[in-house]
Amino acid sequence: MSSALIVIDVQNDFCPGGALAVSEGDLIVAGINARMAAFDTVVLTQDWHPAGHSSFASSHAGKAPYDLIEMPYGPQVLWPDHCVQGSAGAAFHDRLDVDRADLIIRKGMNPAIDSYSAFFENDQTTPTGLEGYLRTRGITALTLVGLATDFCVNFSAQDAARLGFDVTVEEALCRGIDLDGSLAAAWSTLQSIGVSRI
Ligand code: VGL
Ligand code: ZN
Repeated sequence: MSSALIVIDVQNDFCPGGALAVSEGDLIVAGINARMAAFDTVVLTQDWHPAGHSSFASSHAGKAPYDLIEMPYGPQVLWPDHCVQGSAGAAFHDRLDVDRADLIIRKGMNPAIDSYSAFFENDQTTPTGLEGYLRTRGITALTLVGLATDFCVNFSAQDAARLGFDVTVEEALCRGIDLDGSLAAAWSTLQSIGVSRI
């Protein structure tokens, strides 16, 4: 059995001082680096939006960050502009050990569809290719860490579990946004589908 560490979106915009800062987002970096050695494979994900992305509040007249809108694929939280392709905010945190990564997978490039999960865009059907990468390499067990617990880590863990991977979320190496109880809701969903929380 082969295992992978999936490091979700440890990027400047999700760390203090960034456009969509997650409280204490930077405090997990050293611990994530230290965990890498315990896994056969390390995958980093990178939120990577074109300017004017449809998940940005600034793309919708009269809308503000954290408003909820209805998209063709379902409800969508609107965010401050963040992780714009090539920007300093989209870069990985400068202490993250990117040299150790076997694969870097970018997501959120489609201007019309957000992508929280490392496996599928928010339409729940367009794949990123990560599933094929992991399966063809014989990887069955995944440990997820990173930002944000209740959004990209949560959706990635849900998809991974539904795809049949053995999934663990390591709480001390994650930090959440927590919009209207989203953090507690995420943990309860993850628990109900058999994701391990350590
Ligand atoms: C994320 C909101 C928007 C995340 C990405 O990485 O959790 N959250 N884009
Ligand atoms: Zn995003």
